Amino acid sequence: MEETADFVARVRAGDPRATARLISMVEREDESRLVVLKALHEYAGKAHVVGITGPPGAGKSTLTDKIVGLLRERGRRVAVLAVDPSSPFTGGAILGDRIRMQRHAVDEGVYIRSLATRGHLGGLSRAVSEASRVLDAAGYDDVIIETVGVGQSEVDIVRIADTVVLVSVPGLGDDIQAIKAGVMEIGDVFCVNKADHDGAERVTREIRAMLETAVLNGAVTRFSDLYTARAALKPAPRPLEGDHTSVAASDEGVSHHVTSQMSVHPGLEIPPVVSTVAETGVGVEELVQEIKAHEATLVATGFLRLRREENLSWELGRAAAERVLAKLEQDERKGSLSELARSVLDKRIDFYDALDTLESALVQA
Ligand SMILES: Nc1nc2c(ncn2[C@@H]2O[C@H](COP(=O)(O)OP(=O)(O)OP(=O)(O)O)[C@@H](O)[C@H]2O)c(=O)[nH]1
Ligand SMILES: [Mg+2]
Repeated sequence: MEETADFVARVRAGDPRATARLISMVEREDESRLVVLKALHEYAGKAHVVGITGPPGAGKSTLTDKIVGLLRERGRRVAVLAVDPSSPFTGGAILGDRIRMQRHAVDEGVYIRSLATRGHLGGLSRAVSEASRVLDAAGYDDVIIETVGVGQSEVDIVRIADTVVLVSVPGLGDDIQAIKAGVMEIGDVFCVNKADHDGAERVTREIRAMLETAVLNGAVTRFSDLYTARAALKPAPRPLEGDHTSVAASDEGVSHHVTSQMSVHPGLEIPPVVSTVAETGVGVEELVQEIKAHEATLVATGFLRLRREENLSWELGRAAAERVLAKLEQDERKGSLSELARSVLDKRIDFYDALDTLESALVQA
């Protein structure tokens, strides 16, 4: 017990070694982590958790590196979790992440950690949310989670982060298709990186057009609800054109920011779409401003609390389902599932009777 209290105190004090040890316990689902996580519970909830997601090679790590630099200039302590969903054996992406964020390695206000598990389905998602809470309790003001992939990624970042940045790049036909297929709903801030490549403006325009259509159709109520709540607070919400354009125009004189803001529906509120060149840092200040503006809006409208409540309900449901599954697997060792299966095959009962039987057994257990 004494040892646990000491461990907890060291994590809370931001001791990177204690933090690393705890996150390793989270990674391998070590049962003894639970007592520490429970003790840390009351200290978490202050950090702004930001998810950065997008296709492989979109520049997420390069962007994260620049974002970390800007947040440090604002005096914030920043933690980065780079998630590798592929496997613990490839390690390529993680190596890249480490190299790209190397300059922060000696900064005490920055903690960078990659995360991988070889566990069961859903294990990685759980590990990410636990690790994120650990970093939050350790006093980092911002926790940035980099996840690869849009759509079929195992880590459901929108269930973990307060603000999701969806990164796209020109030259990936499939990327836009994936966005059209519904991943668009997960972004709070959209980033078109590699704006130095051909086609960046077109991608930006396409994303904006898709967002406008979605908002007009009421397809993505999450955005519209947030903007409606904000409008109720402030009589004059920020117009779509106008100040956006002037901010962009003064920002290092990069013209693609300006043209990309043109809209066919002036005044319609859609999430921000920012173009960046992560490698040189162009546009990243504006991206950070939009990320922070999203947080400010969540806080002012009370949506932060609502969003966390929804996410926690979802996570609880998932965790409960995992326990049930584990229980069923245990029962299966005693042959209960096979016995029910035989009854269904022999037409003694039907599938749904079998399901009901299972459910009542679980409820009673
Ligand atoms: N031209 C150009 N190249 C960029 C830009 N941003 C990143 N890159 C390059 O794109 C490559 C991939 O960058 P990363 O930051 O590793 O991309 P990532 O999305 O983190 O990649 P994974 O984690 O492997 O999915 C690197 O060679 C970067 O130098 C940019 O704005 N313009
Ligand atoms: Mg990366």
